[in-house]
Amino acid sequence: MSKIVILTGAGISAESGLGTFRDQDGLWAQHRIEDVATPEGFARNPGLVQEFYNARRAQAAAARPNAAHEALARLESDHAGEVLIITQNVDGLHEAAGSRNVVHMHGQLDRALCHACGHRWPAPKVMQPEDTCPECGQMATRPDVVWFGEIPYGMERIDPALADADIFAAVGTSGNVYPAAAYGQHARRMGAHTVELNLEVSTASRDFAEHRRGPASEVVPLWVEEMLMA
Ligand code: BV8
Repeated sequence: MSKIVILTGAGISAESGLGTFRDQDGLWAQHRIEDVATPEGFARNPGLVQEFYNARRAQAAAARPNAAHEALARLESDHAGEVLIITQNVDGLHEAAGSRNVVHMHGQLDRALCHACGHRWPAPKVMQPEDTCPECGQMATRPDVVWFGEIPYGMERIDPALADADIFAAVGTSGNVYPAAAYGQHARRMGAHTVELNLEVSTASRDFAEHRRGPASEVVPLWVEEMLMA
């Protein structure tokens, strides 16, 4: 029974109305990464960063999974072997579609973290710098997301999964952010069949043996049907 590992990025949620990062009107065109997605930016202006994530938390809460998220949930429930999703996305659309075996390597918008005591809890709709931690009472709350320069979550699950994968697929990611950007090359070297399902050629395309070009809501369901018939 083949083990399937799927890395997803912002492109899988684009058709659910959530902005990507590097497309022409993407998030990084509206905000400087250094200001809103680094610990230094948060230390400099926590209000700006909390506002950035409050806006994305509201958008993500209003968004619905699309056919690509639903197809991956079907794959997990109907495929005889293990299916693991490693997502760079901080929205909850994989879980909303029914996926259970998901690693959020860059954290989640709907969780909050206390950077004084390490406590985690469900994030309120709106987070502000003056909020206090429900555990230690200190004014040290932040979104539970992984910023640039911070260690991604779930590495202890990701590394073995890449080593054991029979099939490694990447959906909707531009291949610009490490360590995720190197996963295709790594999985291929470990013997997996690699397939990239993306709207356009990405920085990591050359690492993949097979490519499916098109919007995720079209190419992912077709690929899942093939996987389930194989
Ligand atoms: C780490 C936070 C060490 C939450 C994010 C030099 C200097 C300093 C640092 C570095 C450096 N070189 C490398 C680094 C490390 C750095 C890095 O990679 N920097 C880059 C910019 C060079 N990485 C880190 O700091 C990471 N930590 O390395 O720690 C370590 C390493 C290994 C082991 C232990 C320790 C931490 C990175 C995490 C940063 N946080 N997000 C948030 O705000 O969301 S990254 C951010 O980018 C999101 O998580 C996002 O998911 C991610 C990647 O972007 P994509 O998902 O790929 O989205 P993008 O818009 O780029 O692309 C969308 C794609 O979809 C496109 O290809 C498009 O064509 C396609 N598409 C669009 N529409 C559709 C579609 N496809 C299909 N259908 C559609 N409809």
